[in-house]
Amino acid sequence: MRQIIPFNDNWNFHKPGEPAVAVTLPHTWNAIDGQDGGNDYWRGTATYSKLFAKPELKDGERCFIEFCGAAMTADVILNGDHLAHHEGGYSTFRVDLTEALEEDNLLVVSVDNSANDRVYPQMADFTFYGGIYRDVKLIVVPAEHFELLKDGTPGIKVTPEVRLRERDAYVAVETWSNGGSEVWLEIPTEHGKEFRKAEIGNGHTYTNIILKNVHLWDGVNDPHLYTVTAKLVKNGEVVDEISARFGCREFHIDPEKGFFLNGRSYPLRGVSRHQDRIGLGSALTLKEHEEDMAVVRELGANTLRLAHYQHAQEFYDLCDENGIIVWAEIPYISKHMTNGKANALAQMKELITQCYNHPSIVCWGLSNEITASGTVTEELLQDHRELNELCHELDSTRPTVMAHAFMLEKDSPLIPIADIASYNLYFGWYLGELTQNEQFFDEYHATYPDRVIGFSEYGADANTAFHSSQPEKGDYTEEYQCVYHEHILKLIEERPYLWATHVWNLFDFAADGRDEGGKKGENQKGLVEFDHKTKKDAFYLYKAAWSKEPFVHLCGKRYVDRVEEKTEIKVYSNCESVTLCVDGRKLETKSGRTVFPFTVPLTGEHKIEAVSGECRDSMTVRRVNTPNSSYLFRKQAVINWFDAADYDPSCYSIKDTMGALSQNPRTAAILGRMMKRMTASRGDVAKGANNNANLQKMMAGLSLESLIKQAGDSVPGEMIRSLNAALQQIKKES
Ligand code: GCB
Repeated sequence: MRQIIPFNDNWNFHKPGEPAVAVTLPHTWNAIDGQDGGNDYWRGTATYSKLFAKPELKDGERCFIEFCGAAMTADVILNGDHLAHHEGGYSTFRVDLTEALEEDNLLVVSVDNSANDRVYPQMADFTFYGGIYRDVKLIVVPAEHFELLKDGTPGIKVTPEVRLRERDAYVAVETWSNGGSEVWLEIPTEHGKEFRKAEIGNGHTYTNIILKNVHLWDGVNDPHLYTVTAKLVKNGEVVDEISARFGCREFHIDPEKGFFLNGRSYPLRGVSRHQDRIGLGSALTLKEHEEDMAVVRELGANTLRLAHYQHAQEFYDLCDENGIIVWAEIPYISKHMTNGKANALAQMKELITQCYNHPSIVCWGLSNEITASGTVTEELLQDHRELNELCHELDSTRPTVMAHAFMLEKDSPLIPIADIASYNLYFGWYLGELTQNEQFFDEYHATYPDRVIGFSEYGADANTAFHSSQPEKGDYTEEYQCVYHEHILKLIEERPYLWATHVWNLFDFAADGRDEGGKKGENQKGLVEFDHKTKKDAFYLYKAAWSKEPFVHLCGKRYVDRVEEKTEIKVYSNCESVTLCVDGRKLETKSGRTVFPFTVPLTGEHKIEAVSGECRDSMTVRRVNTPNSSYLFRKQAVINWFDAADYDPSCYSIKDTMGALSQNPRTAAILGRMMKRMTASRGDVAKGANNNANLQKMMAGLSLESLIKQAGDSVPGEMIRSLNAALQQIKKES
């Protein structure tokens, strides 16, 4: 029988130029420098080594090592023998160590996350942590055993096909092995158990098992899981055993009505997740995964986009157990690489092979914003076609999907390659107005009523230190994030055709290239801070819309000092009515849904309480004479550029549109320098997007002034002043 031996302890880690240190896996070498900004985290080759005694191997048993994630490429060397090279930082791979084992062994794993032109990702808005950041195990198996090597397979593939009307499921079970004569399959059910014997032909078995009165995997309502056990039998004796959990569910997607689960409408509304945490980087354990899932459950989301790469098996397991519908994807992202095709295909093969049995997963993501820094070339289209075909070859039960950048034209030949599509739109944050989001989707849907469309990303950065009673784009306040999400929530609720929607992001995450909104190295679009604990107000907006657990939440608890005579106090709640009390006296009761705004007169310090039935929440606000400057992200006073008497309208200024400024070579040069500066604080992807012709077309109508306003603090006041002065030197041609 197989034996699984944890192998995380007693490793030595050696980074060039530094003394070796003892580490326990999981481990990343970028836990600190990958999160502190500067886009300067160390990317290179480091080694992990470990001395170990040969495990006892009886009668031809073999010893494999399993790496659940080594980023980004790994070379495995045992006692001087180079045994394996693996490219791709997010999938499982195994190596047969047997032939190279001695009594005492030195295992060296050389891991590399340095830049190259063939392994994805190379350009993206997150830190590419290096290291052996997931578990390592030894697997000792008998000479004849279920397959372990091919694309990191679990050795068993389960394909349930549900017939809703008959309330049964045809469950096709396949296994792969290097020997044995038959495979015994067993599925315990609520009514007993199903048992089958399958003949092995060419190392493969295929068995169909009908589950009558099938207990469906029914999303968050009832995520019922079955387990199939497969025993490899030789001469009547069981030699190896594996098992797989699976769920029986039917789903389809309608371009007009959205997602259906088990025959009924089941709008997918949720968030995205990255795999990292402050101070830990990507080196997470089951504890952190479970904590993350608890936050998802509290929020009431029923779907997760697990971006932008394969996540840990433990996390897909948690999604299965909690009924969370998953969008899974590979890191073919931001920048197409001519030499990257083989790796994209390999990562997709591993993703599907390793994750196939998870009922939570409903689609395979081919790429994300792949046109962000370039154009749609024939080569890019071809790579997508091949990826799409590969997905269908490996899995005929799930559609393929892409997440498109907002500047990708709706008639692009890239879009119809995948079965379904989604867009990442940031109107109302990076660019443009909030209402452009609904305009975009309505136009798309009207033009292509037969195509499935979804909202794969949207969000606005917020730092919980910043507050304002007049929140606006680019101010990084918790309040603007609420304004933004209130708008989008309404948009989504009014558009059932959106097959899935995912907030970007559930948690703040590391993007070492960023320096904005008062923090370095973080993307702050999370509904929860990077500690994965501190929930921003916007978290409770979605909780009010999605969760059934009654609650009231007072917004603005961190916004204590306020200058206005009357202030708005907002309550997010899923209760039908909310009463607001000020200093112990009832102010008002309001009925409604999700958002309950109240106006409260301020005289001094007040205790505010929101009450609905058993639910209550309280906070303190205080009237002050001068604004609390620690709440202000933009420390400089906003300058009204055109009060200046010397403003000359016959010359260029920041009031002119981007289109007009790019027409004149002299103003275009000034604009170019400013754009460089502006995008530098938002990391590599923003820099790449600068050259995108379509983006420039979309920005042509925007005034430079409004762009600067949206850019937060990346263009300081002094620079704006001198920029305007320089533009004023250039006469417009009449
Ligand atoms: C996107 C990317 C995501 C970024 C996000 C952002 O479209 O897909 O990786 O983090 O935008 O915050 O800009």
